[in-house]
Amino acid sequence: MKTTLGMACMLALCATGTARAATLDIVKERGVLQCGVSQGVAGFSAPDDQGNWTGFDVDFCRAVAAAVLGDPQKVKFVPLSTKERFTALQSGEVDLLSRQTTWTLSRDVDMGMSFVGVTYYDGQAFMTRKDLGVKSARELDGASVCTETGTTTEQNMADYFGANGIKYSVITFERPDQTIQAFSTGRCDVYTTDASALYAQRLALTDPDNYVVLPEVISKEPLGPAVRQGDDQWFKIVRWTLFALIEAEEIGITKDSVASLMEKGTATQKRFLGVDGEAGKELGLDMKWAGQAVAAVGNYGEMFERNLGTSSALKIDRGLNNLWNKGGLIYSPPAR
Ligand SMILES: N[C@@H](CCC(=O)N[C@@H](CS)C(=O)NCC(=O)O)C(=O)O
Repeated sequence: MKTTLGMACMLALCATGTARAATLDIVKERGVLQCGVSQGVAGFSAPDDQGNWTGFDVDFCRAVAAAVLGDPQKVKFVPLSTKERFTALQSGEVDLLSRQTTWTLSRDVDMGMSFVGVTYYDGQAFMTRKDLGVKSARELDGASVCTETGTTTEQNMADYFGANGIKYSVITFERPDQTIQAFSTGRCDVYTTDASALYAQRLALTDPDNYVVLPEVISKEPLGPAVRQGDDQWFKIVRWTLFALIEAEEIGITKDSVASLMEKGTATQKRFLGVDGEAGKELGLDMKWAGQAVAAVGNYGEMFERNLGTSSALKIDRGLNNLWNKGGLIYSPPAR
């Protein structure tokens, strides 16, 4: 019995082949979080001319750095293609993947990685030129379709078009700039990927108003951060950083109110901010970790609005990404 249990534990520890040092220790010793992001998608993760990264996925990396290292600037952003992203996590090149990645069964169980939760509930959609006069994805028979390789997109499209008896040809690319370039020069009639990415990519077109995103959403794409499998402490730190951002929105803590609420907040707010109580002590972080994350990037709603929301260039409605008590699916277990 003892032997069997020992073996099971060893296997769990060695899920990726070799035992590793704890990620928290590696990150603290390095003093920098290495975070895998996309190579440039507006609203999610894109560098400006000076190499400063901004976006929703970027902010999540910063929140984790703030929780763990007390400083949201202590992040090295590692741009990863759709193909590279999983090996970069498995090999230890990044500590965290925060990169428009859909949580699926096969990725969660076969690839040495674990999804910590959902940051954005998305779905796959289609964009076409308005002058094609297409009103529905069901009218796409004979279309040529551009998309990115190594994504959930190709399989979804094959399933959807197959089920609807639609013939199509596909051209795949490794970089989003290649895909949008091919699409804008007419190499394909349609661009398909996550709806949020289509709204982002449409901004890269010189004449965005000449394009339309069709109404059909053909898949579930719950996008979320992932960590290497087999390090429970790191998994919980990243997962609870996400929950903390969500809980902060629910209990009314914002980027600018963290400091004052530490003194004047309600009992719930003070507990969350680590002023009273010891919730989360065993995570191995400073007791103020949750407040540090929110002070860095704001709560979930602020993060969404700034990067993706109606006041941003993308103008995406909260929709499913609203809090559970406002008609959406965003929900944190109680942070106490
Ligand atoms: N959510 C899908 C698609 C993810 C994806 O990578 N989509 C493209 C859409 S533009 C992208 O983000 N590319 C960015 C890049 O390759 O840097 C998946 O996880 O497979």
